[in-house]
Amino acid sequence: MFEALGERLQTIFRTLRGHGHLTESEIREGVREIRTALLEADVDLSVVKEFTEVVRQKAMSEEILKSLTPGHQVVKVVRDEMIAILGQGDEASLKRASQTPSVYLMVGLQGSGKTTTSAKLARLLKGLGRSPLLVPADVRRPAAVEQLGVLGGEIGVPVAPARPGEDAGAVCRAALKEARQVGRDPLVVDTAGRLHIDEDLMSELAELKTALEPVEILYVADAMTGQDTVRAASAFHARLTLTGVILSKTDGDARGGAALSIRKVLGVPIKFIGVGEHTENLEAFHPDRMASRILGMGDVLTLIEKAEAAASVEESEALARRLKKSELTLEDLADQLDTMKRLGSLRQILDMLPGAASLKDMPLDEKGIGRTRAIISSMTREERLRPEIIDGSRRARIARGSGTAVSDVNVLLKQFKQMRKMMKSMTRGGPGMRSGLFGAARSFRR
Ligand SMILES: Nc1nc2c(ncn2[C@@H]2O[C@H](COP(=O)(O)OP(=O)(O)O)[C@@H](O)[C@H]2O)c(=O)[nH]1
Ligand SMILES: [Mg+2]
Repeated sequence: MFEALGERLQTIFRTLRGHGHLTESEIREGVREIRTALLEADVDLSVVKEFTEVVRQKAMSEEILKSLTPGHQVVKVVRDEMIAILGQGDEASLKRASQTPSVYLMVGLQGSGKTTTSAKLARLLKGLGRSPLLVPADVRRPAAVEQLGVLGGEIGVPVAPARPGEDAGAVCRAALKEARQVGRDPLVVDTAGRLHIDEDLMSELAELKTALEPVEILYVADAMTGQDTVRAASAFHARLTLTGVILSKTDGDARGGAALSIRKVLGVPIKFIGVGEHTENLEAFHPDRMASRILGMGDVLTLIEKAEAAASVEESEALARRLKKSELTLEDLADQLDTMKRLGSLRQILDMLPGAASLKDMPLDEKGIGRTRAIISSMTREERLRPEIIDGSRRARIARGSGTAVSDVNVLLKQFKQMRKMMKSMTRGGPGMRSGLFGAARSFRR
C-alpha cells in the first residue's frame, strides 16, 4: 500500500536521523523533499502546502533543534501531522437512525467499487449481529443488479428485488417497506455511477436521498485514481452532503494522493478501506495506523488483530510478544509463514510489517514460500536462532539439504537481516515512535 511514497519518505527520514543534530537549513531541505514526495504522490496542493508549513514550523522549534535525537523528533512531527490530515479522532463507526431501518446510501463514480463495497459492508454488519438488506438501485444496468445478487448470495444477505423497467426510487421504496415489515436493518443501497459527474445522476441520487432519508451517505473513492476522485467527491458532497468516505482499492499500487487529500479537502471522515476484491477485504479505517503504513512503519496493530482472528490465542500472543521485543528469529519466520497462509494474502500481511519495503523482492507465491520454508527447515536450531553463525560451508550444506541454490540461501538471510534490523530501529526509534506504535500495541494487548 502506497509503497513508493513510503519508501521515499523513509529515505528522507534516514537522512534526517543520520544527523547528530539538525541545522535549520537541513530541516528546510528535508521538508522540501517531503513536499516533493507528496506532490509526486498526487496529494492535493493545498493539503501539501498546509502540511509542510506546519511540519516546518514544528520541526524548527528550539526544543527539537536542541534535542539529542532531532531526526527522530522530526519524523514524529511528520507522523503526527499525517494523522491529523487523515482525520485524528475520527470514528470508523456508522450512525444508526432513531427509527429502523437505518439507510446507508453508497455513492460514487462508475467502477469505484460501490457494488463490491456494498456487499463488503453488508457482510461486516452481518458479522456484527445486524441483519442487513442489500438494495440494487443501479437499475439501468441489469448486470449491476445481477452482480449484487451474486454477492448477496455469497455472503448470505438478502437482496431486494428490482423488476425490469422499475426506477431506482420505486425499488428503494419497496425495499424500505419490506425491511420495516420483516425487520431488516440496515438497508445498504448500491446506486448507479457514471464515468463523470452528470446532472441526471445527481438528481436521481438527490431524489433517493429525499425518499430514503439515509443516516449515512458514503462516498466510495477509488484510491487508485488520485486527485480525480477527490474532485468528483467534492461535487457529490456539494449536492448530497456526504457523511463518510470508503477508500477502495488501497491494496493496489496507488500513490496515496486520494487517501491523504480527501479527508482534508471534504472535511468528511474516512470510515473504511477496501483492501482486496473479496467480500471480506474491508477494514475499519484508523488514521494512526494508516499513517504508519504510509510512512513505511508497518501496521503492527492491524496485523495483531488479524493474527488473533486467524490464529489461536497462544500463537498470536507469541507473535505479539515477538513483534514487541523485535527479537524475530528464523524459527519465528517459519512459524509465521505457516500462520500467514491462514491469514490471507501474504503480500497484504507483509505490507503491514515494519520494514516491509526491504522484503518486497521476497518470493510470495506458494512455490517461493515452500522454498523459504525448506531452507529454514534445513538449518539446525542453533542456526535458526543465531543466523550470524551461518558461514560459507553451512550455507552450502543448507542449500544441498533444501534442494536450493546457495544464492537462494543468501537472499533469504539477507532479507531476514534487513527485516530484523528494521524492526530493531523501529522499537529503538526514539521515544515518540515507541509509544506511538509499540505502546499502542501494548495497550491493545491490555
Ligand atoms: N483490488 C481491489 N479491487 C476492488 C476493490 N473494491 C472493488 N474492486 C474491484 O473494482 C471493480 C469495480 O467494482 P464495482 O463494485 O463493480 O464498482 P462500481 O461500478 O462502483 O459498482 C471490480 O472489479 C471490483 O472487484 C478493492 O478494495 N480492491
Ligand atoms: Mg456497481
